[in-house]
Amino acid sequence: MDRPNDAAGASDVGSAPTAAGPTVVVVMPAYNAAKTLERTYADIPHELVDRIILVDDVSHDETVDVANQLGLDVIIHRQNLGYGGNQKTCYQAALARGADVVVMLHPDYQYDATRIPALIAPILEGEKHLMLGSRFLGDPLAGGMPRWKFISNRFLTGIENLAFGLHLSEYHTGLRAYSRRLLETIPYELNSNDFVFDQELIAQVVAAGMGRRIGEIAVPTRYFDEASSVGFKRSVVYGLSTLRVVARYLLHRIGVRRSPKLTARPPQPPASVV
Ligand SMILES: Nc1nc2c(ncn2[C@@H]2O[C@H](COP(=O)(O)OP(=O)(O)O)[C@@H](O)[C@H]2O)c(=O)[nH]1
Ligand SMILES: [Mg+2]
Repeated sequence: MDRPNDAAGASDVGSAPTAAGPTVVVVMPAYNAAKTLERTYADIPHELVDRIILVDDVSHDETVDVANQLGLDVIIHRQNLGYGGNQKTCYQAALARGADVVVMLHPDYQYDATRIPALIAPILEGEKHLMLGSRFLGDPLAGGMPRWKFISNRFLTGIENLAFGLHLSEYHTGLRAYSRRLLETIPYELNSNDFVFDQELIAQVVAAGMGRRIGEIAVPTRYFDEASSVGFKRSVVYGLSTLRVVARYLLHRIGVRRSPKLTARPPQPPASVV
């Protein structure tokens, strides 16, 4: 079922924020992040964050040891599932632990985690359900983004804006925040286990009638060896997969081929108090 516009109410960020305020959970999908995890952790605004979950996707380094030393809530995959598969575990765990707002932060110290308060503010205020930390509201080339990544990002973003009817500065950022309501509405578990998961998720949000509840703020990024493992070949696959997501969205939208992935979940009944 397609939801009509703005299915979600204006004031709710989650199902039942506690008297102490909404629960903010940071999730980190990790793969070989031992060298960068501590720096990433240090920049998180701990006074605002209730819990930090790290999901390890069978790293070959000491990611799990470092995460345990930092006292994170660590979940370990037995099998490598990939970036999207890792995020599925992240969101299931965050919702199970009572999150009202979930921040997805790469543990590779690429995105400036000190921006988290500004990122989640519109969700806490009930204005937005998805917030993106955009590199393109600043100067990504100055941050070291390779020029070919810059150009392909611009190209894909232009196509996605046209298809989704939005005016976002980019769709491919790794710093995002979600309301509980959003994660309970879209069937993200049906998405790819690969990098295109992030694009499928945005298509789902738009298909659920929540496109106007997507916002963005500028977030500076850093490019260095450990912060970027995705090379040219994997990026080409990612670009083509993104175009397929757009095509699937358009076919769904005009009713030629309905997609279960793009069909919002029916509203959840409130949790029983008994
Ligand atoms: N689970 C999983 N995560 C991965 C894999 N490759 C990269 N990642 C994670 O995905 C995120 C983005 O990858 P990254 O190489 O930084 O991409 P880039 O910054 O866009 O070049 C990082 O947090 C990595 O830890 C993988 O094979 N499996
Ligand atoms: Mg990175």
